[in-house]
Amino acid sequence: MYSAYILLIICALFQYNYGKISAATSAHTSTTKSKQAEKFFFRVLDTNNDGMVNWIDFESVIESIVSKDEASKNARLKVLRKRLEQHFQNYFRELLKVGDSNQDGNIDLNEWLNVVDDVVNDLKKTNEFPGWFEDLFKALWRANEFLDEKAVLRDEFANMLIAWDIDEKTAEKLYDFITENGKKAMNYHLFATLMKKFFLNEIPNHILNFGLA
Ligand SMILES: [Ca+2]
Ligand SMILES: [Ca+2]
Repeated sequence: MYSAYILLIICALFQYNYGKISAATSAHTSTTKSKQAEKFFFRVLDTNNDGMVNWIDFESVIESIVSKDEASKNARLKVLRKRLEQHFQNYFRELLKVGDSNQDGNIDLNEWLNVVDDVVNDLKKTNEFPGWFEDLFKALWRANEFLDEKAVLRDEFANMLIAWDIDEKTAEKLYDFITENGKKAMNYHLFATLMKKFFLNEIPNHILNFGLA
């Protein structure tokens, strides 16, 4: 569930970015794509559908991963829930800092699209994600129990991506692409490189679209 949630955030960002690129060639495509970005905002981020993203939305995500009830009965789940809360609190605090332009404590759709714009622009200029944003990818990587984190195997990598609803063949092709058929070790650094390439790729039907476009 946690992974799927993050993937959807990634998709929302990707589709928004992709929409902007298409805007130069087709106004119709652009409209379709920004509508998709909007859909993701309402379906994924704004979980209670009140038109704003705020802590209530994140709380319900946490509750759906580890409920208060489960956490009260199991020490391991209690720690896991606490960690998730801290992680999302940090993420939300940073999101407000960079995105809440009218300072009402909520992120509305326009504020969200501006945040996305800045993340992609930063990436284009510096080839780095903003630190707070990259924390999502770090959390995602660390959520796996790899045999060796510095040399993740092809099937381990594929399993991680399958959990994000990406099909096995695409996941394996991505692994071969980014490791140059196994010449490079699959570690966090290479994974972050892959995510950057995913955001910056402008070629339709390319493996770097993760089978999403
Ligand atoms: Ca909401
Ligand atoms: Ca606001």
